Formats: sequence, C-alpha cells, structure tokens
Amino acid sequence: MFIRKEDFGPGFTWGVSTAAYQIEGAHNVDGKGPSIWDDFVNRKRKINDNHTGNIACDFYTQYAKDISLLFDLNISNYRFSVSWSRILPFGTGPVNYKGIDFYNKVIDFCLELGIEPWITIYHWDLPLELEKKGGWTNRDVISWFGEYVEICIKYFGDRVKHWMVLNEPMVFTGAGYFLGVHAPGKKGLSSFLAAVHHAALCQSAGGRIIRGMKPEAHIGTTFSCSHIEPFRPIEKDVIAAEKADAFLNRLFIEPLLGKNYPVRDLPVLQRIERYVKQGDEQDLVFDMDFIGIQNYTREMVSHSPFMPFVKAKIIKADKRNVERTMMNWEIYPESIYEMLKKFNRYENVKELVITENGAAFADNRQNGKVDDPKRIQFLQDNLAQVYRAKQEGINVSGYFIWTLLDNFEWAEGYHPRFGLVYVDFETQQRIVKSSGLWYKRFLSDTENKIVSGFSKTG
Ligand code: IFM
Repeated sequence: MFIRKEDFGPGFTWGVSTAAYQIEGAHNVDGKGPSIWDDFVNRKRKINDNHTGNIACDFYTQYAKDISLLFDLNISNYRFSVSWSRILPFGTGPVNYKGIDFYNKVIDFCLELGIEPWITIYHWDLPLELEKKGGWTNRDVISWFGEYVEICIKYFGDRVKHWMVLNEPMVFTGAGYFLGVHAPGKKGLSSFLAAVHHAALCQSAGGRIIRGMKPEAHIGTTFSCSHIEPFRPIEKDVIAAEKADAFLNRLFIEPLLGKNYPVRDLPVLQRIERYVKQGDEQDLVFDMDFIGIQNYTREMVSHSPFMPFVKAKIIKADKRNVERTMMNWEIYPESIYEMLKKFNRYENVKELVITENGAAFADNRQNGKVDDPKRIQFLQDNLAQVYRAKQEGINVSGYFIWTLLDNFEWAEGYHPRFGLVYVDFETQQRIVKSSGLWYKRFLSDTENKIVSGFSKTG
C-alpha cells in the first residue's frame, strides 16, 4: 500500500517536537535561574560521560537558523517547551523579561515563516528554588505552577493557539521521584506518589487556567505510552502486564477523565490517599481538547516476585533478540496503532495527536552527509500504523516527529541521536540527514509515497 501526506486529509497537522533543556543551552545567561536539570547534571555518575545541557544545541543563539531549517524542510508546526526558570528564575516572583523576549522572538519568527507554534508548558525542568522546597512532592507546586501558566498565557497567548500542559508526567515522576535516574534524583514510593498526585492536579489546573484566560485555545497534555504484552502466555505474566499497563499507560489519563487512579489493578496506589484532600477528585478532572500520544516502542512484561509493589518486570529488547534502536527499545510500529486504539476507547477523549514518535540510531557523518535509512523506515512504518488507525475512524489529527535536532537525551547524554538533523556538538554545525530530506519530500510532494511493512500484512 502507498500512503501520501494527502491521505491523512488537508487538516492533518505535521510537525516536529523539541524541549527547552535538551536544545537551548545558555543555562545561566540573561538572568535564567537554575533548574533541577542544571543541578542534576553536575552530580557524579548520573549522566552518561558527564554530559550536560549547558550548551546543548545552542538553540538560544541559533534559533533563527533552526527555525529557518524547519521552513526549508516544509515543516509547518513546531512543538517546543518553555523553560520555567528562564522566565521565572526563582520559580515564582519576579519575571525575567529577557526570557520572555527570547520566547517572543521564537514565536514571532515561527509565525513570520508560516510555522505554527505549539507550546509545552512543562517539559521536566523545574526551577531549582522550588525543588529546594520539595518540588513536585510539595502541594504548593499547584500554586507555583498556576503562576507560571498564567505568565505563559499572559505573554504568549495572544499568538499561540496550541498548548500542552505537561510532558509525560509518568516519566518525570517515575524517573525523577521514584527511581532517581532523572532530576531531581529522588527515590522511593512516598516521594513518587506525592509527585504523581500533585502533577495530576497541575495537569487539570493548568488546563483550567488556560481555558479561563484564553477560551479559544486548543488545549492538551501529553502522555508517554507503550503497548504492553505478557512475556509468556501464562496467567502470572498476564497479571503482571495488566499492572504495568495501569502504571505506565493509565495512571495520569484516568484521573483526568474522572475515573480516578487505577487502584483496582494497582492496589499500591491506595497509598496516594494520604496526599488527597477534599475536592481533589473533582479537581483532577479537565476536559482537554486533545490528548498527546508519545509512543516509541512496546514493552513485554513478566511476573517478578522481587519487584516491589508491582511484581512485574520489563524484559528489555536485547534480552529478546528483537530489532531495536540505540535506546534498547524494540522496533514495533504496531504499538502506535494499539495506543491510538486504547486512548480512543476512553469516552470523552475527543482528539488524539501524536506529539512524539521517533528513533535513535548510531548516525555517522560520511563525506559531509548523514545517511539514516533505518530512521526513514521506522518513520514510514509508524506513519502507516497511524494511517491504519485513522482509516478505522480514530480521530488522530496530527503527527510530530521527535525530533528536529540531535540533542541532550537526559541520562544518556548526547549518545542517542534522534534528530532529522545531525548536530556536530563541537562546532554546532547542522547537517540535514536523509530522514530530514525524506520528511521534506513527504511534506511537499503529492507524488511522494511511503511504502511500509504495514502494506504486506494490512
Ligand atoms: O527525549 C525524550 C523527550 O524529552 C520525551 N519523550 C521521549 C524522548 C526520547 O526519549
């Protein structure tokens, strides 16, 4: 089967996504305050090869060149995040107008080139001052976050229509407050459950603030998600897979939709009660215009008596001898289709947007070029699955590739390269990879078709 951009319909949104800490650099200039990531990267043995985001892709000074690249690649939607501590250096209180100016320049330049900005309000870089007071574990984060959302809408809401409240709350609470492998490096169930409840409250509160200040805004939030299957066809693994699903895929969407936390499948969540106050159940609910789906792989899960609370363990791709990316994530395009179906099954989910999908491979520069056929195949196969879901009547209205530029991949540093554009981190030179040129052709040429594995089976 051949698929063209046109098959997705004229109103379908095509774009790329980035995040402030991963590309901006300029970590301490023009009045920016430190974030938890500025702090975390300086701790020993936390980041591969001690990489930091201090310079990253230097987007702070190169933004005009990079947005021009978007234009050259025919990419007409750009999802990026705002750095909270760039505009509120202490998290609350005095505004740093140089930070506001920076995002105004980014937004204005996008609009000048006909590129629609999509803003993620929070993509993991909490101001360090707020972490000193407990960060996401402190219920006061609801008012701190509210102040920050108001500032974003006040200064950028006149030109920006599309807003996403949080990026992948499961990841920043799980990796940051349970496993300690992301900033701020906290560990343990108590800090995790407190962070989960407060992030879930901020997710809905943020939506209400945007709606109140800008009723015509297109408001969403984003979730990491993976299709989950039992490793072996035995009851214990089936139960383990259900628990992992509740944990990884359902924890944040269900309270948002008024279904509360998935306690029945994950009884340990009962312990969240101690952070719940009267009225919270209603406050967790908000009617988002769209849900952002961020999918990269599927997970296979087995029963594990040693894993605390969930008794479930993910069997990594290298242990299963399957095709995988540099993140050790299985290449399994059907996962994106399964996730679209899963989220579409919830009543009151009106619109789904793929706000992230992509892959990291060991890209090499040769004679000034970067040829990345595996990424092209990955994107084509995933797009074919998005198309399959759309054909079945699922309201998926957009697709954003993660990501424009190779960038700082959190605990993995700069090793995994996800970009459509190669970045030489010594010189800050950009080289459009063959995947970038493929996306450009796909977005421009009505005759350009994608051919995918889906055609063989579908
Ligand atoms: O780089 C991250 C991004 O910040 C959030 N979603 C997943 C990407 C790849 O790991």
